[in-house]
Amino acid sequence: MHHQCTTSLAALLLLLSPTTFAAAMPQSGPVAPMAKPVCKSAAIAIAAKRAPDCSMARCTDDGKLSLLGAPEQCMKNCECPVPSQGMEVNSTPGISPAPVVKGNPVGTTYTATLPENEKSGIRGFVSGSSSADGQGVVFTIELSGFPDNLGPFSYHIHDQPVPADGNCTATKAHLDPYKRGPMPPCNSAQLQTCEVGDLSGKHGKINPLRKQGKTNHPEKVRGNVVTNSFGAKYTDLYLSTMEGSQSFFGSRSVVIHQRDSTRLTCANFVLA
Ligand SMILES: [Cu+2]
Repeated sequence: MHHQCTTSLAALLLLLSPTTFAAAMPQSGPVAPMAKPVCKSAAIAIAAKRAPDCSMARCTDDGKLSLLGAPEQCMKNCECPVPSQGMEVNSTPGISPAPVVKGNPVGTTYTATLPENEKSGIRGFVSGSSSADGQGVVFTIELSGFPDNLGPFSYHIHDQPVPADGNCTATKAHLDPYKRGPMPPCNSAQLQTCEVGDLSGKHGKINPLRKQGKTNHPEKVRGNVVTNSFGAKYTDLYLSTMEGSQSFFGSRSVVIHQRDSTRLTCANFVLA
């Protein structure tokens, strides 16, 4: 497999016309949305006659290999170039990647607990703690009571806190210290290029699990209850628990949206 792709670079340079060579080499500028697939081991297989011609396949906007009638072998031997950190992966100019946050104070936790008094029915919390090595934040999410037929639900850390009247619109846009903007959508294969606050873009939207069961809880109606719940735990490397950092989320809010992006509920993070 891989030996098909390796050959003397000098021999290749003779075989390659300047234009083919340019197309086959990783680009140093922004990666065009239609970047050409390259050979997995050498990135220069086009001229190596024994290897499949990777240029017969193509790369999709999100960097996946699309065969489109190209030989089956391309799937095994070709791949789309992975932009290195610091390189733009979107066609939008000016996206600067978020740095990995280090030195988060261990033992610091901020939790946003959703209000009980709003109509969406969604309850629970989103909590973020400094990771054990201080690198990034471990999020723990436990939510229930999602309404039927309005998902999947997205959720984000928004830039502004929720005011006393509970108006989720006042939280403004997503936390986005590197001014990337919401479009194009976050590519979950390139988390550092997403808006820092776009938790569901980076870690997946909420598809509530419909759980049905009996309850004997005195405050709930006895009988069958449907919880429509969601739980998750993950580390996000780009958020900060350190006040003063641009990626600090402790003074901000979390907002949960229905499928059409209407804001359903929101809450402020507070020091736990
Ligand atoms: Cu949002």
